[in-house]
Amino acid sequence: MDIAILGLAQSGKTTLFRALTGGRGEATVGAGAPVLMGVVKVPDPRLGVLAQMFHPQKVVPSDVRFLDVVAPPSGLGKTQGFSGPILNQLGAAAAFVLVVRAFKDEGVPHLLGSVDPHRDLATLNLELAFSDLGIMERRLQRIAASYKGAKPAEREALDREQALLERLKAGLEAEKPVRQLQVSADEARFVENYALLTARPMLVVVNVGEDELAQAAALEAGWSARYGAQGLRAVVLCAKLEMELALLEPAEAVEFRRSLGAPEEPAIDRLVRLSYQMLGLASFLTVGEDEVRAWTVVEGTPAVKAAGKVHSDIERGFIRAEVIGYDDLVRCGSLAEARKRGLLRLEGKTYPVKDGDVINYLFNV
Ligand SMILES: Nc1nc2c(ncn2[C@@H]2O[C@H](COP(=O)(O)OP(=O)(O)O)[C@@H](O)[C@H]2O)c(=O)[nH]1
Ligand SMILES: [Mg+2]
Repeated sequence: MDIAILGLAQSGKTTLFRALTGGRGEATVGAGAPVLMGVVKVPDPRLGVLAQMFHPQKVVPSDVRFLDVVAPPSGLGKTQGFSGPILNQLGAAAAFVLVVRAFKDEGVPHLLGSVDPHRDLATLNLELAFSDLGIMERRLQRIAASYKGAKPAEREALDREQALLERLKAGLEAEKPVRQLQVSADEARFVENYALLTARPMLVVVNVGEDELAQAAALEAGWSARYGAQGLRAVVLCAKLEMELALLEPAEAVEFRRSLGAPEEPAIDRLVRLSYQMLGLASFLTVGEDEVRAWTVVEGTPAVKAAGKVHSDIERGFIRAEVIGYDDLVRCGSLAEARKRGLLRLEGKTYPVKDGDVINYLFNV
């Protein structure tokens, strides 16, 4: 599950990436454009509580990966859509974080001449829409080409697909991203295959100066209200400050935030938490004396598939999952007490895993 950070040049993408990863990131120069990739732990206070209960040797949080996509200066902000190599990188990402610049700094020139985060978001949206229109256009051409030689049944399928594409196109032309359009389960499979950019969940990061942090909550509400209809949520933060605070001791960082009137929870933690939610991800938990650990799955993943995250043997030899909700376990104080009260449920292969499920797998190999 990769989340790609996008934005105009000099908007603060790499600064945000460094804040997220605490300066750790690998340069990967693959088939596509150069990209920085960093693994970010998902903050989860439940792990600390479980650690006090089980005294494990180690505690392992779940993680998500962030990509810092380096766009060539000629590509972004010129409404030409994304070029081939970048499109490949973006196509593989599950979601996007769009960074727009709201901070004022004479020392950092703006690509478009002035600081205007709403204009920049519109520009980015246009780029994404432009790329999608290109993808749809190419698919429509291919449908037209294969129509002649197609049998009647195949033609029917092509007709349906063409109608879907026309509908998606009309939506985009009316500034409606694909993720906001209602599609049937059948159509959703096509949409999935097209790898459209505007179909992905997106979070907007409004990169403000330190002086605006005291109004962060109000700003955030304003942005989220304005773009809610497009399915966008906003997080207001100061990337440069977050990067600096990521290097401080936690207690020092808390003190610093307080002195600026900034929200207590590190903006980066909130960003990671919201990204996780926006991807529809859930953490299930495993507990024991050796390890207390959070695992990432798409919410509702069948228990047997979730087992494969832990170990392929457990998936193969799956018998049952012993499940208790985190809150129930905490209320009981121990697994033994939970068992006594009959709160440990035995679930089968298809049980849809929920966030906060504490799972003990029974299996044989
Ligand atoms: N004043 C200020 N400068 C910032 C902030 N975020 C980034 N910058 C500066 O803006 C410049 C571009 O940032 P960078 O993260 O490299 O942008 P990118 O091109 O989007 O990756 C750098 O000089 C950063 O130090 C911020 O919140 N406030
Ligand atoms: Mg950069």
